[in-house]
Amino acid sequence: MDKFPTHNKKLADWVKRMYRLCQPDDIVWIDGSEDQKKKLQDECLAQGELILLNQQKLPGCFLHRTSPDDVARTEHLTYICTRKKRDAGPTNNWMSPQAAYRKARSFFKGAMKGRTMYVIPFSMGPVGSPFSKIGVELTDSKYVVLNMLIMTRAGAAVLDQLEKGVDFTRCLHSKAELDINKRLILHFPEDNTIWSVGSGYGGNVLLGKKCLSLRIASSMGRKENWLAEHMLIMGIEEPNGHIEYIAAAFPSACGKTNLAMLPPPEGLKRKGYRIWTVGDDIAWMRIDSDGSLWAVNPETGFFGVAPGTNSHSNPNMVETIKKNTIYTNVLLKPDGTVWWEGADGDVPASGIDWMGRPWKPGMRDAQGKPVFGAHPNSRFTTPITQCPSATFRLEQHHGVPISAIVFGGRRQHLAPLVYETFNWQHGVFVGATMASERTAAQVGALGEVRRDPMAMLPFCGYNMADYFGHWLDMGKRMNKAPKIFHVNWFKTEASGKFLWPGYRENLRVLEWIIDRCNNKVGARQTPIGYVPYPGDIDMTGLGLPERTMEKLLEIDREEWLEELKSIKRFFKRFKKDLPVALEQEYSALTGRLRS
Ligand code: GTP
Ligand code: SPV
Ligand code: MN
Repeated sequence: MDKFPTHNKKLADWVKRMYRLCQPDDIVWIDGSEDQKKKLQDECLAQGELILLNQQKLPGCFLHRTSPDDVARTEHLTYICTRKKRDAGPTNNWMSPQAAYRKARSFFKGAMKGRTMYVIPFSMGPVGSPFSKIGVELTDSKYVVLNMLIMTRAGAAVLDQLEKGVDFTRCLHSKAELDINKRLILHFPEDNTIWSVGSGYGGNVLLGKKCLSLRIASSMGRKENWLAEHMLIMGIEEPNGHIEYIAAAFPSACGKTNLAMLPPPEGLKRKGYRIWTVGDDIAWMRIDSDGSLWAVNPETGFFGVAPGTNSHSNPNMVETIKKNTIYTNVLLKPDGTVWWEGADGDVPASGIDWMGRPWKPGMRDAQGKPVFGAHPNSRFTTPITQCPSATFRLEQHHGVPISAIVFGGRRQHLAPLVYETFNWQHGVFVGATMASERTAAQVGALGEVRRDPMAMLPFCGYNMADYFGHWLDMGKRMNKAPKIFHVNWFKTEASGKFLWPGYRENLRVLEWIIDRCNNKVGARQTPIGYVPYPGDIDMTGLGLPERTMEKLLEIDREEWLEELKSIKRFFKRFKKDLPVALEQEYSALTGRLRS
């Protein structure tokens, strides 16, 4: 068997060099066949990398446990490596390419001894589409291979593309010793290269996802005039059969997956609404020849948050993950099925927790804190085609036309349920000043409010000041730019209870957004933007007190003036690089709030 079966010289040379560096015992090229996948699954079961779940109840499903300090993206170990520090900007960790390669090389050296190196040719976006990007990931993790086979189009068809000599992103990954002190996630946008070492967790190691499709792609998008965004894409079919598509950016674990496949609440279903899921995490958006913005989801699967997923909050996901799904860090039940906090049914009387220890409900640790059965950032990897609401346009190269862009965060105070920005430039300002409370999706202090522009703070592969400039520029290039909105599902009462029921009820807000796009409904002009008249959001069947809706739509000037101070501090970090247009928007907002 040929160890390097390709005529693409660049590819063969690179794989050879990395093979020599990592010194695996063996090399296997992933062809995407069922036989090869089955063989890998069997090896994982034999070696304990996967646990077979109850095949009657969960056919094709497996459980995987990561090491306890490897359960979320490690942003402090994630770097953008550009020759000039300025090009990474003040919000990214930076290392010079030379220093980064040198440091990581010492971790990669011989790291695959005793293991097999897998070569995964993958395409982000439909294979062969002019809008897609090809990557090749080298990894010593079978778990990574099996996940990449769900999340991307991987295998022989992509290798055929590579035979034509097309360029590709060089993605190198090794679990090495899974040592957090020898963990690095490095991006080299100038070399179209990603090196990740010392982790086995999703966003750190499925290199097609955040690393290629956001960090590297955002940098490509800037040069090629398109946008790579941390956004869901969904279609809302109106009663007349017309489908409007929206793209929405919420920070990690703030509701993209849930919104992307929400089932309409009874009242709106009766009206004839229906939802189509295009993507739940990443959108690549281009201006088409018609002058409007079109979006594709480059992925083929969901890597979704498990806790909170149940048939009430997300019935479409519950249906999707019944088969061919890899569960990571959830609780194993005695009957070989799985559970997590907020899952359907009763809390199991016993189980094995995400760290592999016996678990019972009500357990507390030495500090008296509850012990979770599933890690708060436990996830499942599952094919999008199994989702009952999956769009029929998944393979269409041009994707779908976007009518509205929605930004949102997790804010207990301040941001109203929904508002519309005055125009593209104001919308970019609202995106650039987004903030959200920290979730379990990244290592760090939970609940702390941090600014997360366009939900891209951890994912922008270049200087965010230039990124804002690129957004402003994209608006000028379009002759029919989408309207930009902001939503907040997470406003709370003093007691800490959510004011808004959220989940499927969010469609009521989307209905208003779509109606605004089609000039079908008026709005109240406020200093921060257009806010709905309370009566214009369909509340049929909700039983929410009128006062609650008023609270949800309230604008507190004092609070906003306070917020401006935090925005100012954030903008200051960009020094002279911050686009003037954003300073103008800042002044204009200040003026409106004071008048
Ligand atoms: P990533 O995959 O990390 O990018 O996250 P995501 O944005 O796709 O988040 P996801 O939809 O998985 O939601 C994360 C958490 O938010 C889950 O615990 C949900 O239960 C919760 N959530 C989602 N939608 C809502 C909502 O409308 N209201 C409230 N209160 N919680 C929500
Ligand atoms: C996120 O954290 O935004 C995710 C999960 O979607 S990960 O792929 O780990 O980044
Ligand atoms: Mn995400």
